[in-house]
Amino acid sequence: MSERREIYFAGGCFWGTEKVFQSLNGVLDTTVGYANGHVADPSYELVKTDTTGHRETVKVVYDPSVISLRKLLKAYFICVDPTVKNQQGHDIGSQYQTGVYYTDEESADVIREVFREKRREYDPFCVELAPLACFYDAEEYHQDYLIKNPDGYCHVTPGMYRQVRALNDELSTTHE
Ligand code: MHO
Repeated sequence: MSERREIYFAGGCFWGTEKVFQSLNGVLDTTVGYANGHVADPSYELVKTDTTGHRETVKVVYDPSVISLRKLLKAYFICVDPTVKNQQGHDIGSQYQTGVYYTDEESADVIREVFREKRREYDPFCVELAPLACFYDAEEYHQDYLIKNPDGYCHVTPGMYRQVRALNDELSTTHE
């Protein structure tokens, strides 16, 4: 049995963000949903109104013996623009705010360290870091959306997907 850990990434439109993490070895499962808002079990139509506080988020379950949280964060930062608030690409609204949400302190420590490095690289740096307060699965038609609809718009470009896939060939080191 592989070990399972979870981490939640809001990276703008969750269609492309899910595809990004699906392409990494060691990712065991992904689910798109709505995180850290203040309305219980919201629909996509409601979240779209930009009034619920939810972020479009991907729950990533991974095997830490195959892929490190640091490498997942590396993939994440390939695919988001950390310098903008409430927007990624053409998608605008608080539901597109970027963020990383954790459910254990060990993960929080790693993310804090990476964010410290990223703050030196990006100014302003607008990515949220918070404990996961809630997560509601999105509707079935949003799950694996770009597998079902390869032409759906998303801010993640073909070049970004390529860079992420290349991470699979990187040798793992304790500091990757
Ligand atoms: N740009 C896409 C965003 C969809 S996403 C799941 C659209 O306008 O439909 O928010």
